[in-house]
Amino acid sequence: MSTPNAEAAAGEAAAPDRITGTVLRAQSGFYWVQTADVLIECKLRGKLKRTRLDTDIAVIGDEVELTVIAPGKGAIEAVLPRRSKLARRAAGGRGAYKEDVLVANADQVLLTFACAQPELSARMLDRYLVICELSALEAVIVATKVDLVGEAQARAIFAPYERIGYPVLYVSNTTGLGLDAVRARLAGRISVVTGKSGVGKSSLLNALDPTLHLVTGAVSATLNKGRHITTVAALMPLAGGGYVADTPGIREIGLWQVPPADLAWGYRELRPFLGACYFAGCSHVHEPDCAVRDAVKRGQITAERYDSYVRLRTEEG
Ligand SMILES: Nc1nc2c(ncn2[C@@H]2O[C@H](COP(=O)(O)OP(=O)(O)OP(=O)(O)O)[C@@H](O)[C@H]2O)c(=O)[nH]1
Ligand SMILES: [Mg+2]
Ligand SMILES: [Zn+2]
Repeated sequence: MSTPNAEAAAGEAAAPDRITGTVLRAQSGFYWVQTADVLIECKLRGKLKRTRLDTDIAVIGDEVELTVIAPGKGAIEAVLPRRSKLARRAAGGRGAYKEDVLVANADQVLLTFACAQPELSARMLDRYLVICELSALEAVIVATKVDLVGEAQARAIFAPYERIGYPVLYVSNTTGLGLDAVRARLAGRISVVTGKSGVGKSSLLNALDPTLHLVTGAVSATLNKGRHITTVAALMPLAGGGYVADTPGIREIGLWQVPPADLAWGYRELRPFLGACYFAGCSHVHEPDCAVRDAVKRGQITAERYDSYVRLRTEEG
């Protein structure tokens, strides 16, 4: 214990006792931060709010420095630089985009798609992949409900994605198939699990860690549409290590805003051909001497993925 005098001598220049932690949940101005030993409920220091007038000063996944102000309560003093971000691009003024970060520091995104019920929408999977590629986030495809179609059929459905280099994990939440591979993939990392309603995201997380008790729901049998049960995004610690955010689909959270000129880069197998077209600003849709279209003709890019690109580029997606 230092004497009052010694404390005064340390003066204003001395850094306060800051500890670091990870934001697991953010809601209505409160942030739950996991430190090495405890979960601390924090608010933002006023000075942080003044430096950035934004809703995403601190988001789930952020590493922050905080000071404890009462038992279990703290104030976030600083947000550390982000390693990655999954952001929504809202239209800003004068045609500009305003970025709204949803998850910081994610190491990977688990794109969850069912083999059936609902049937795979390749177009939607392609959109998700574009988002990951343009955010420089590692994409892992999780094919759920393998029990409904059998493993051979499941592999046939996702083979085109394995061929262009994406890892695909085949799972069944009902039989337990493939859960170990998912667990290994999640351990020690921050992961975002996303995909449309009813594909089995929450079921998957419950199967991996039964202590999570996430609410799951039946897919509407008639419409095959389902309803989003999961709305609040939070990072959940997994029993096997690592953190995971169970988020609604990308369309539902409005993540889809990609400038047309950036779209081709989001189709990874198009990259070797970009820059080799006759026209510098080639859209790869109709121009002559297009290296991308030549590659499609040679079979180096599949007609399906090229068609998917054209639809998104021409906004028929
Ligand atoms: N046959 C089979 N059914 C599954 C599997 N995984 C989930 N289901 C069922 O699919 C339905 C939807 O599962 P959820 O886990 O609630 O889906 P979700 O992706 O979390 O849906 P939202 O929270 O609405 O986004 C439930 O009725 C589950 O029982 C699976 O591997 N096989
Ligand atoms: Mg859910
Ligand atoms: Zn071209």
